[in-house]
Amino acid sequence: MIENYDVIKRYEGNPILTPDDMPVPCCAVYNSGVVRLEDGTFVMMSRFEAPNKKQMVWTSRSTDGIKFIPDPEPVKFVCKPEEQEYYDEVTMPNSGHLIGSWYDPRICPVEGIYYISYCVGGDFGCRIALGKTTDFKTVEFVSFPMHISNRNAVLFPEKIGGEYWMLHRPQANDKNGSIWIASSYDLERWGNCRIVAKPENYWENTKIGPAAPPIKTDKGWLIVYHGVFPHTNGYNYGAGVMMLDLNEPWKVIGRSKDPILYVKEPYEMIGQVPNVVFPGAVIPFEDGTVNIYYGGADYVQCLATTTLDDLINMCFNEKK
Ligand code: BMA
Repeated sequence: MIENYDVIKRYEGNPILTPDDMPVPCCAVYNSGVVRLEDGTFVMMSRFEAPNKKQMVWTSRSTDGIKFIPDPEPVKFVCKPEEQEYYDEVTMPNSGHLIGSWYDPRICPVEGIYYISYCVGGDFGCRIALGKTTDFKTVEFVSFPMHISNRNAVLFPEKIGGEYWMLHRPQANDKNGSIWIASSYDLERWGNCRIVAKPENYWENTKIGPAAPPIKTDKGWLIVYHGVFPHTNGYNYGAGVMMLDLNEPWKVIGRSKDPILYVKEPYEMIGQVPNVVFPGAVIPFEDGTVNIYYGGADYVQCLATTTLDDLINMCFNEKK
């Protein structure tokens, strides 16, 4: 077991995106998904909260992965006319308080297409939706993969055994939330659900959920996940790493005992929800370094760096 082994270095200019950077009034911008495009530039899709509390998704773009410039307008979520009623049923509740509530987007490239998995709020509770995009300005609805009361979905970047795979976190019981997996032949009809991992370590003993699309390594699928610990004044979030089997991705073959990221800095403690670090993207580079993008205190967007080797070693609880 590793004691006091920090593998993460926070970017010294954190936070990298704040409400003041946005082109319109904003009270929080956080929990972003990020992707590195083929031309080497970066796209970030953030959870944006307007002063009236409406949740939207806002895209920002960057050449270095650190300084992001927001688009002038929020992302539009669209569907085919024949899907509208089905979509509205879940996204536009009668009570109105959560109208248009799309949040916590994850960018999941699969076979050259940018899929976006996101949460949809509504009167029935939170539901996962899947969309796709080419310009990160408009997200076209693909499916609602899971039943209501489900969140934190991420797609694997390639098919395994001829099927698409998705990690997710059912909310059947808000306590002891666990990471599950599902598969699909067409990205529309999902099933074959099975549990991958339950809260196991002390720091994550209330619930865990997948953070970002899995990274393929020669040891297996590396996943970063968030974990929650109950404090007297509310939840305290951290992030850990796990290794899943390459061919049977529901099998955990390695798991860090300690968190790789834990609440420490003021921008992680002070915000709309205190004591939250919530990763949403893991971007590996050719030189072995890795960017981890995470939301701080449900308020701002942050960045930390590490290396793929360190993350792999953490999965097997080994020092370098
Ligand atoms: C989770 C999600 C996240 C949020 C976190 C901390 O359940 O709602 O969007 O960052 O709680 O509030």
